[in-house]
Amino acid sequence: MRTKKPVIALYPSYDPEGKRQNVMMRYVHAVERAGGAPFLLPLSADEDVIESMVELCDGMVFTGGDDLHPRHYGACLHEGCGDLCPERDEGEVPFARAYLKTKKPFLAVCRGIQLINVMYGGTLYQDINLERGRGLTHRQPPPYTVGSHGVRLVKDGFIARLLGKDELWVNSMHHQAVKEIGKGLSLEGKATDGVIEALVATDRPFGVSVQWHPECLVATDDASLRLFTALVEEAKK
Ligand SMILES: [Mn+2]
Repeated sequence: MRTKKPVIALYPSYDPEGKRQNVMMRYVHAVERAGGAPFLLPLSADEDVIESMVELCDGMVFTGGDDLHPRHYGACLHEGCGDLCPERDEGEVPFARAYLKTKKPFLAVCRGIQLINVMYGGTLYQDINLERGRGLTHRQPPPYTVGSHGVRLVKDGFIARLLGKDELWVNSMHHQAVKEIGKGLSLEGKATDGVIEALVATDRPFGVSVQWHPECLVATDDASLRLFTALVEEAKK
């Protein structure tokens, strides 16, 4: 007998040259592996479309991608800011606002943790090395299926309890990071140089944000897969 799988929506990136939206297949595969039905959202800024999409989702993965425009956290564009994607911001910011009004679960990855932090009123470093000083290398060369730095999880925090460990070895492909943590988010983990790498939203049963890319590690790392299976389990409820 076939069992109905919870719908786990993936927010797409946008390629302005080809005028195409796209999602890395590794997100699709991670959701499948975790027992969810991956579902690609349209990059739409239409409020009614957004509301309909929010209703359709049982759970959500806010995916990686270009830098969020600093105006969304009340900052001016600095020289260190990377590639922007106004088309994506235009759809994803109102989508996230609408989604977060529900208590539905989410997993946010890389740009995702930055977006979530901003949606809860936090701010970002537009470039870690320029604004915070050089620490660990947070932009590792490929392959991304291996880790490159440690993360210390907050002892007895939500993620530490979920994964049953206090330390993780993670990959790292970012040059921005959370600066001031938004209200309603709890600090869950930092890289060994102090860069914030994990947050949890305290207003819902499952709202996990990580700066690394667990979708690249699910085949070999139980902790990475666990983040996705926990999202899917919560989305079933
Ligand atoms: Mn990192």
